[in-house]
Amino acid sequence: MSDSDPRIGPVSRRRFIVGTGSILGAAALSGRVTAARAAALPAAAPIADGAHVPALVIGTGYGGSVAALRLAEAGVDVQMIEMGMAWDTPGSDGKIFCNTREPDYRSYWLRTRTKAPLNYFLGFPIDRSIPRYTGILDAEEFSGITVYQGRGVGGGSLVNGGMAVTPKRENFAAILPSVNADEMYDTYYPRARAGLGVGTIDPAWFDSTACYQYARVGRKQAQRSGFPFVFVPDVYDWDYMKQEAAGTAPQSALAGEILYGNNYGKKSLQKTYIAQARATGRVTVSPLHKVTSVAPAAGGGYTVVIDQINTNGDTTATKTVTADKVLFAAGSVGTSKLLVKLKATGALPGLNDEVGKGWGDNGNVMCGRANHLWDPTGSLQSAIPCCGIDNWAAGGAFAEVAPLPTGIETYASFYLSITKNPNRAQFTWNAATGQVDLSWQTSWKQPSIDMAKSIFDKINAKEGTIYRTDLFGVYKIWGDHLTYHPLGGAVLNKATDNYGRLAGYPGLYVIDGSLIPGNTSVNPFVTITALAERNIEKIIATDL
Ligand code: FAE
Repeated sequence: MSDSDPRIGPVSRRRFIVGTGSILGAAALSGRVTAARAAALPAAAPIADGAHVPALVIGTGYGGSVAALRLAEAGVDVQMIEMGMAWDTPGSDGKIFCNTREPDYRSYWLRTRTKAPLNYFLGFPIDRSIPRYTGILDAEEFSGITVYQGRGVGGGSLVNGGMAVTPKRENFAAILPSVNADEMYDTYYPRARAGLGVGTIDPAWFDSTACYQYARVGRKQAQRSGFPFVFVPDVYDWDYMKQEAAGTAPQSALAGEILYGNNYGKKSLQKTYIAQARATGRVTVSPLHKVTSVAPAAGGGYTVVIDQINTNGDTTATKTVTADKVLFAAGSVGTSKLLVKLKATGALPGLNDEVGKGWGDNGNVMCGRANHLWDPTGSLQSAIPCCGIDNWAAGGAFAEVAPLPTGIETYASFYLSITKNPNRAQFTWNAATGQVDLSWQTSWKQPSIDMAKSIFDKINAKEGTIYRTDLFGVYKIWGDHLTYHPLGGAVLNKATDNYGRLAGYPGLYVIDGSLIPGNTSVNPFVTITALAERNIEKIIATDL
């Protein structure tokens, strides 16, 4: 962290009490300090007030990184503006990122208390106080849903599980109806997978390693109930994970690192697209800079207003720059909020009425199941998921067999299901609060719960097991309050043309998850990346 901050949260070991009253154990908390990995990126030179740039990219997630790399390769100088931190400098513990088991000031975006997605254990709340800081995971709260997003150079790639899934071809027409599937499956999905460094677990190692016992339990139970079990590719370095398991490399996935960043094995965008983009010498990144306005400039191009912030979230400078082209890559929520505000407040009044519409949660819903005592899931669990249960065609659900990397035996199986939830919400400008609202309602998750039950009711019946009721509250089965996969809000071929050009404003583009109308049937980032590859190729060929 360039602005180093000594405020590290209090260290305390949490004790989890089982319902019977006996002590099950404490989370294994590693006090070990290891050498930080070499900083992935050189220090960024922030954009100067008054600058003029050929291309300005808002956000450094998947869409933004693809755009920056391909524009730079085409000879265009690019400024990437990122509201989060650079995440290139170790903290006082020698690590860039903190552990899920011991969240500290680095964990959450401008919160004084953690907001863990799975926020109870054995019926006890596990959130804790933390110092306010521009941490890596944003739990952004709307009235009916909490949307988790990565903040920093690399966007969601910093915090996600790295599951790199290409949707089944037969589902593609429902995902992006206006896009040619042949082009996507022949050209852009392969290009995206290559750029992201996607790989698959060695099945023989999967069968033998202790850290995927939980997934083998998931496989056995899925297959006994007749569900197709599938391995899921990931951007984690699988050879590195083998070294972690063998004790020959510092642990990362095997030390429970995921939600608050991964110090070693995950190939986040910092190591792939962004590293390549920077190597062109044409791409500059400005971390801790937040775009607040984009409007047509008098002499052509666009005027972009940017707040520079400190690690407390306070604005320390406001910069006004101009750009010939502006690419919105602030993520589904970030791009949608900006566009809705700019249309309503008169900066971009000509945006069409589709802006803000078509937002979905990829049907995310979580649940846990309680296994029998003779079916343990293992105290060592790799934080990187590698498999799923596919009941999409029959029941509308694809369930990721997810880890519970607490460091203790929990006898629980945990799942994040992606479901065919048909509900779509809209972002609107609230003039009274000066904020953008989202119309999603908590009750809209019911179809997702019903679809997930198509898998887990059957497994429970077959295994003679029950749902866990202690993971999301006191006697609450379903994690139905959140999404990891926001999609839509500036839908392709509706708010934009079929390549992301914003209607009415030449030189303004959308190139992130907001283009996708609410659902990808699997985890979304490969589709976001592939669509960005398709769109930027067309934009470079025709608009530059
Ligand atoms: P994103 O990656 O969110 O990047 C947007 C960037 O823009 C962020 O860095 C923001 O900080 C920045 N930004 C926003 N507003 C502004 C502004 N006004 N000015 C400057 N910067 C701004 O967008 N997907 C998978 O496919 N597989 C997984 O295993 C997976 N696991 C996940 C686990 C978690 C906990 C979470 C939160 C997400 C997960 N996802 C997963 C979802 C995936 O990370 C997400 O779909 C993509 O990151 C979205 O990519 P975008 O390029 O749309």
